[in-house]
Amino acid sequence: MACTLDLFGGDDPVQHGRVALGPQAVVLRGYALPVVDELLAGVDAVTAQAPFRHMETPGGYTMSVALTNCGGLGWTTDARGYRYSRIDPQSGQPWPAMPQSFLRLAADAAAEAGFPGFAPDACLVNRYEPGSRLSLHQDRNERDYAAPIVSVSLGMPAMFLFGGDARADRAERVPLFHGDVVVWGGVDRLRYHGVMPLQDLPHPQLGSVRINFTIRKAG
Ligand code: MD6
Ligand code: FE
Repeated sequence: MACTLDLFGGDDPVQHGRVALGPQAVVLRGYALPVVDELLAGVDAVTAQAPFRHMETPGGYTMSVALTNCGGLGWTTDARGYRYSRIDPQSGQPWPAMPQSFLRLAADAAAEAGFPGFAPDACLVNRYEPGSRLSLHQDRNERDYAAPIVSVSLGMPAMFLFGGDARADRAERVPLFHGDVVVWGGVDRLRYHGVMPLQDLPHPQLGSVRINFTIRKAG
């Protein structure tokens, strides 16, 4: 996969600007870079209270991506299905509060992408290691599809797959880098998407880890 390796090539200057993925879906390159340290402090605060864990899918598989949540509602999966819950099933306690830095970035990015007034109540935090992947899925456990989803990528790069409204539709490959923010909603809200298995391309600050968090209005 020479093209992947080229895209991920070592010391390219940091990219800025917008990449349209659809009429209402956009990558804001490097948008989170000015606040990365605050975001990482937020991730540490969340995971101190609600550690990353590998959840089971309804199909009986263990996810290769480890996850946790913050905000009033958290996304979980187990043998009984996917759902949002106010309680962390591992601790029996509410999920940690959403860090202010997450809320501010999400509202700013959403407005920048044409979704003013974004008021999220949920944030799913994913941790990828080399080989971790996320199979094609739709985000459809939220109650109301009017609000967009804001997705922040930190650490190692990943090849994101952005497909259509049907699972079989051809998926575009979009590399996501440290500091990139993806916003999508509206007509693109239910597009299939996923992440290819991560290559081990250690990030200077985070090492062999990719953190992605997606900020949503779930309830
Ligand atoms: C990831 N992201 O980038 C996985 N879902 O690691 C998602 O599944 C996702 O980035 C909805 C909206 C944006 C996303
Ligand atoms: Fe998703």
